[in-house]
Amino acid sequence: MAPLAPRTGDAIFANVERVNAELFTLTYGAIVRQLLTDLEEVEEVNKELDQMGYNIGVRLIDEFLAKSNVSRCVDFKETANVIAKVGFKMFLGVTASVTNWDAEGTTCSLVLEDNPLVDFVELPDTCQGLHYCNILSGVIRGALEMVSMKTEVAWVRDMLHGDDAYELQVKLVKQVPEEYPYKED
Ligand code: MYR
Repeated sequence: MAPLAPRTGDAIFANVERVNAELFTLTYGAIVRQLLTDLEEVEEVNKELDQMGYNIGVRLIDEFLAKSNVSRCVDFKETANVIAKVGFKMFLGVTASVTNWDAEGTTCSLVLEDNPLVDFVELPDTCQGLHYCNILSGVIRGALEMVSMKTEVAWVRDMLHGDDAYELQVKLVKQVPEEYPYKED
């Protein structure tokens, strides 16, 4: 019998990360499935996922600011880039592109090149109106509210419904001037 090849630390960590990511994806799928059973209406499930995400977002912002060393963004364009390149990377392991800016610089789209939430997912016909990844819109809304930005976040493209990408539209509705809770250097 061939001896077992020793595995390097990197290979072991990569494996652990992959298993964690799969567990996370499957757990999220189980939550959505349970909500569909309990709430029956897809609109109600969309709302619940968004609310769950919001509750996560209002807490996650502390961890994000502490770990990322990101300081106050100069404008909403910078904020959108920070979410797409730093926030998504930190919590989902992927990045997004920022596109479709409006003339005022207050509405843009985050286009996900890869979406780990949907691995293994196929929606039945009964779930046509389901925004399966609605937890993400809630997370962004909640996190931004904690740094004084009131936003509306909505899915405009969804590959689970046959679109060619996952696209979230983020609209800055109001920026509340307020003292920043973290000291900048
Ligand atoms: C500022 O105060 O101007 C900085 C604002 C940075 C906000 C970043 C919010 C990160 C949200 C992470 C979303 C992750 C989604 C999976």
